[in-house]
Amino acid sequence: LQLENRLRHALEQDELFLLFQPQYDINSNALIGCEVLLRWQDPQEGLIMPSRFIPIAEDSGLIVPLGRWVMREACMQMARWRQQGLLLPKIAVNVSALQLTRMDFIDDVRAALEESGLPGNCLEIEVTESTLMEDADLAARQLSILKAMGVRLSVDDFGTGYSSLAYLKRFAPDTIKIDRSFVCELPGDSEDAAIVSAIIHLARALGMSTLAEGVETEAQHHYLRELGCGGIQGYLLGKPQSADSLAAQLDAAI
Ligand code: G
Ligand code: G
Ligand code: MN
Ligand code: NA
Repeated sequence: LQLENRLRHALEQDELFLLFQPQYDINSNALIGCEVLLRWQDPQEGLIMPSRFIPIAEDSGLIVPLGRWVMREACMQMARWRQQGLLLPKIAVNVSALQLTRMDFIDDVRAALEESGLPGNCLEIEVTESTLMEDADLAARQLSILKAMGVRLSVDDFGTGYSSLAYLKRFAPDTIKIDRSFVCELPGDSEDAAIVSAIIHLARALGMSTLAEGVETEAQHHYLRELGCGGIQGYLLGKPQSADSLAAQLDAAI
């Protein structure tokens, strides 16, 4: 409860901020987007990571106003980059089950897009398998409205959840994010290699793109490229960083 109260306070006092982790095309190394990652700068404790406060935000319902803030800030940042002539194709925002299954989530997204003047296809929402399974009918309805707005969908942490393949067909995400746990032992681990290869083939057959998370080494990059993975994200090519830092990268790429 104490952390919950402090988190509520943090949201009011502007102690939350966003980092942006770049995502690259695996073949051309072009920037294809970035994932928005929330941070909490607590005046006493210092930097607090989402693994500590997101679960509390979800249990308390605070994730709703907090997620609304993230969505709005992320879209505003994307709009600022575009005004500076820095063209990043999309920004990916993590969305929890409680957010996705609330009727006002659609209004929040629409408001964030309108306020920032962004077209829907600049925004991607990242949801985990378990989020899609929580209330699959409601999630499907919400996602079809978002899809009509042009908003894209990626499935986060793919392969780690309690999931079936039927939901991939049903939700038809634009992108499957291959979880870091399958990437970190590549290329040496033959079981992980088989899993990653299977995911890439499945995605391709279903017309979806793939993005590997947690790529830390050249060997992983090279191997994933050989397997036909579409995109990569990870410390090798870019850590979660400030908006200005990412802007400098974008600027250099023009
Ligand atoms: O870098 P990292 O420790 O930031 O992120 C850990 C996890 O926290 C992410 O995988 C993601 O699932 C979650 N997370 C980060 N930012 C957000 C956010 O804005 N909203 C939600 N719902 N989850 C987030
Ligand atoms: O939403 P998701 O759980 O996928 O968030 C990505 C998480 O992975 C964040 O916590 C981010 O900081 C972290 N991350 C991003 N790139 C790397 C990487 O190359 N290695 C490791 N170990 N973690 C990473
Ligand atoms: Mn994510
Ligand atoms: Na992940």
